[in-house]
Amino acid sequence: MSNTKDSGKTYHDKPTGEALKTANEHQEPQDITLFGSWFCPFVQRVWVSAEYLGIDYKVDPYAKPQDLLEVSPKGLVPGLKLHKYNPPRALNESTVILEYLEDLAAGSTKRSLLPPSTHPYARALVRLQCDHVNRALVPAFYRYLQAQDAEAQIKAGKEFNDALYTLTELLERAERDIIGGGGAANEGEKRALGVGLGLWTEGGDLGLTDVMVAPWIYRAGNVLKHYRGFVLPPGKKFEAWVERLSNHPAFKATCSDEQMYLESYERYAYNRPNTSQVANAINSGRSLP
Ligand SMILES: N[C@@H](CCC(=O)N[C@@H](CS)C(=O)NCC(=O)O)C(=O)O
Repeated sequence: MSNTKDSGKTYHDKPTGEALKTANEHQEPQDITLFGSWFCPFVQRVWVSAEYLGIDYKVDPYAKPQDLLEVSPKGLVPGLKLHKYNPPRALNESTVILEYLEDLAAGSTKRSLLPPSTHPYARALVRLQCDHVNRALVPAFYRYLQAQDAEAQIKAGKEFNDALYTLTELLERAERDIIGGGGAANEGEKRALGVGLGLWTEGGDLGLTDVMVAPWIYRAGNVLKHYRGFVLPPGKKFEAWVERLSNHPAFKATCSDEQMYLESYERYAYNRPNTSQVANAINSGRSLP
C-alpha cells in the first residue's frame, strides 16, 4: 500500500529516453510498420523482439493511427502493417506477432528466441512458461494494480507473487531438464544446450519467455512498487535474472524514463472507469482481450 493520490494524469503520447531514441532511428519506411503506444507492455514485447531478431521495421509509438482498426480488429495495439503485400496486409495479437517475427528471422537473420526445432521438448518447456505468463501472471498484475481496498490489494498481491514463483519453478524445470542432470561435459556444451532457454541461466541470451514477461516485471519494479509498495521477491537467482532482463540492450532500447510509466499507469492504479479494454475485462471478471 502506498500514500499516493489520484492527480488525474493521463498517459503520455510520446516516449522518452532510450525508447525515443530507438523510435527516431526507425522512421524510414520498411516492409513492416509496428503500431503501438510506447507504454503498452504488449507492444513492448513485439518491439523488443524486432530489435533482438534484427528485423527491419518502422515504428509509430506515439498514438493510435486512424486506421488502426484495419490492422487490429479490436482496436488494440500492437498491430503490424505489412507493406510487402499489395494492398498491405495486417497482423495483431502480441503473441501471434512474436511467432511471426520469429519465423521471419528464421528465413533472414537466422536469429531466434527459441531453442532449435531439433529440440522439440525444450521448445515445449519454453511455451509452457509463456502460457503461464499469459494466463496467470499478466492478469494477476492488472488485478493487483486495479484493486482498491486493502483486503483486495493483499489478496491480489499474493496472487501476483504466486504467479512469479510458479514462473521461477517452470524456468528451473527447463534448466534442470535440458541443461541439468550432469549431461553437459563442459561450459561450452552447457551453453549449447541452453540456447533459447533465455536469461534465467547465467550466460544465456534473451529468450521468448523473457520477452513475454519482461514488460510486466519491469512495471512491477516501478509501477507496482510506487502504487502498491510491491517488492519483487528476494533471491539471488531471481534478482540476477531481473538484472539481466532490465539491462539487455534489446529491452533497454524500448524503455522510457521510469517516471513516465508511473504517470501513464495512474489511471489503472485508481481504477478510473473505462481506463482500457484490459481494465474493463479485469473489473468484470472476464478474460483479457
Ligand atoms: N491480447 C492483446 C492485448 C493488447 C492490449 O490490450 N493493448 C492495450 C494497450 S496496453 C490496448 O490497445 N488498449 C486499447 C484499449 O483498451 O482501447 C495482445 O496481446 O496484443
